[in-house]
Amino acid sequence: PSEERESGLTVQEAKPKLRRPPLFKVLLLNDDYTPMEFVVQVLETFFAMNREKATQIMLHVHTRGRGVCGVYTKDIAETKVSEVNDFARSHQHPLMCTMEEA
Ligand code: TYC
Repeated sequence: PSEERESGLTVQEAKPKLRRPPLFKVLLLNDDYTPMEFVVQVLETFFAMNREKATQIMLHVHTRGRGVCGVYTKDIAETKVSEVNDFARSHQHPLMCTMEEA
């Protein structure tokens, strides 16, 4: 934007550059050992899904090998990955959560 002055001069102000932050997909990977019920619980607990949505995503990961749980800014995505992997490990399950730029 520019501001017209009484002098006839204008002051060029910087255009506010509103850049969107890069987004990251948080992914769940399939494995042969983590119980389906545990994966559903993870999706409900850490990704705020209802049972129906959590079951749908879990079955997608089970059949396709991987699936998106949500899309977040970098800090939030990193926190989700850590929380899920820590939770899985604390229950002795090999479930893997990772992230990649969207
Ligand atoms: N494949 C697992 C089983 O048959 C279930 C599973 C689904 C594991 C999704 C991990 O991210 C996963 N018990």
